[in-house]
Amino acid sequence: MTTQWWQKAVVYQVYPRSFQDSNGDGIGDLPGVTSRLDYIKKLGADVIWLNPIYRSPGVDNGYDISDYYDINPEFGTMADFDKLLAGAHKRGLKIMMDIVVNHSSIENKWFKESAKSKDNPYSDYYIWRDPVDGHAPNNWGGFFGGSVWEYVESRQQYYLHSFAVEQADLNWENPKLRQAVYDMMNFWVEKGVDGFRLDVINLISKPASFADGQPNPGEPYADIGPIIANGPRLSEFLQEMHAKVLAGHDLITVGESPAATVADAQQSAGLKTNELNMVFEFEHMGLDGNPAPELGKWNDQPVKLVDLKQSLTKWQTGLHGTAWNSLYWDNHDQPRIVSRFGNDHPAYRERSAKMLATLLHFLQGTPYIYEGEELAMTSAHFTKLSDYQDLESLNAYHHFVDEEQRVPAATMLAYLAHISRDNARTPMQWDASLNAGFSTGTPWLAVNKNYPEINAKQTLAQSDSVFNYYQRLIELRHTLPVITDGDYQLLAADDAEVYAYLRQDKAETLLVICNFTEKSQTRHFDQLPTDAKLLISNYADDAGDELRPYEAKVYQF
Ligand code: ISL
Ligand code: CA
Repeated sequence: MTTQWWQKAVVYQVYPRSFQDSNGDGIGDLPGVTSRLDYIKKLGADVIWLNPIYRSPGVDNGYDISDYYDINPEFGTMADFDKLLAGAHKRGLKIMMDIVVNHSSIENKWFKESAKSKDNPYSDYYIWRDPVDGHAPNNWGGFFGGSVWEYVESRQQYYLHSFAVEQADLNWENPKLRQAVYDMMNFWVEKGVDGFRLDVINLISKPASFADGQPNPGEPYADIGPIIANGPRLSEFLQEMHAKVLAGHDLITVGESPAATVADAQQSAGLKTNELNMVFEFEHMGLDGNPAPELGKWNDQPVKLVDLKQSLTKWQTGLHGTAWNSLYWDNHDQPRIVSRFGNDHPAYRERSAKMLATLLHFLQGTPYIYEGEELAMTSAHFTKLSDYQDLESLNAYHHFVDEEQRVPAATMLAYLAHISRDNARTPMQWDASLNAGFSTGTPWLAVNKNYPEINAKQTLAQSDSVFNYYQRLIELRHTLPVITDGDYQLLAADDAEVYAYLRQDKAETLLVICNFTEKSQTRHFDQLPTDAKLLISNYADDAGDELRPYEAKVYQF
């Protein structure tokens, strides 16, 4: 396969709620995004992924869509969207929509009709089951806690919701529902959007059996994630979507795929399978040392470098030549990477952020940059429960601390500070003025207190900034074919402090070396010829075998 444009592209993720407020209501909006297009262009990104902007009651910040054909009034109007799209296209930027079709809001017309009776045109749009012995049909528990089943009097049945009660799962077994989804996607394609990020797309095909699962120790419910991920008809549905929407358009598509394995991705993101361009896999996001696995994602422990290497390497080699990787460190669901895998102490923040950027941006795949990552914005460091808005965080706190009293309050707050989704959702830090220049009103989520020191204006004035470093990484990807096409080889797999790898094609080799610690390390790489060129580094000079704190460098030969 010849190289496709999206294999050389870099995506910038905009979380509209937190990017730029234009009217002082404290909520970021579409005119706000439009006003910052030049900033994204300056960075050099090719594509903007917009988190959901459709009409929504906002139970899960837009991942509960009540009208797929309309814009959330908090964000603006369809005319504002058209202006954003035109403004992006004028600058050579593409727009990727976030499509949520595993579930919809229960405020959606589809659900309201479906809930009315067992025999109307929408009855089978959702997953309804009769009670069993007067109870929910099985013991499955959702991503945001509690049973996945909710009883509705008018049908005397339960509907399934993998996430919040207000997010009802769509029934992909129903061909009419599938066609309705494709029609909706075609509406956006005809509008001129350039691609789709498909929310939890690998959960759409539910298993044939709805038998009970095995709960974690001490838990009433069995985690639905592994039960419904990568279901029996996933590939069939994706190929149908390809035929009915994607084929014949040169779009970029990425399917969010929790619990996907390399084999799953070879299928969903295969170069020849006619499904999606790539998937977001989660393995490297679940490696933080977890002292209490029965608490799910909640922990406050750092990741071990050897585990991270093993995981990234498995995906690099596993997909090479057969499928395509997406590369990401953070997004609206993950904490800030500099605080998680790097070191956000002022002495190391910028250096370690550049080191992490180096590691990711020389891998094979399409890189995603989450808004503020290019400024090395840090996690929120919230200290009180009332600082948080995210329903996943609030539900987990109430469950483990209040209901079950299994985790002391202070411990749970430490877990939230480490891994809560709100860590990356604090408003974008534009400058040192009121509310970081994000809004003249009260921001919907508190601005990180460090905005006077960490902001775009300050960063843009600095010649060796993190922003400037990302610019250079993007430029290198656009110009050096080995970054897109070369093969990957891990060096020193057991080294717990330094991550080093080779990228190689017929013409040249790159050696990437990253010191993950705040100490100097000495490493010698026999592969390195004496006349190799230093391509990029986060230090001003080269100290040879000595690797200074968080040093990252790439040689070309
Ligand atoms: O955030 C998570 C892990 O920390 C997951 O449980 C997350 O909910 C899962 O990755 C799916 O995420 C996507 O779908 C959710 C939505 O809340 C997330 O924001 C979205 O990215 C439900 O639509
Ligand atoms: Ca606003």
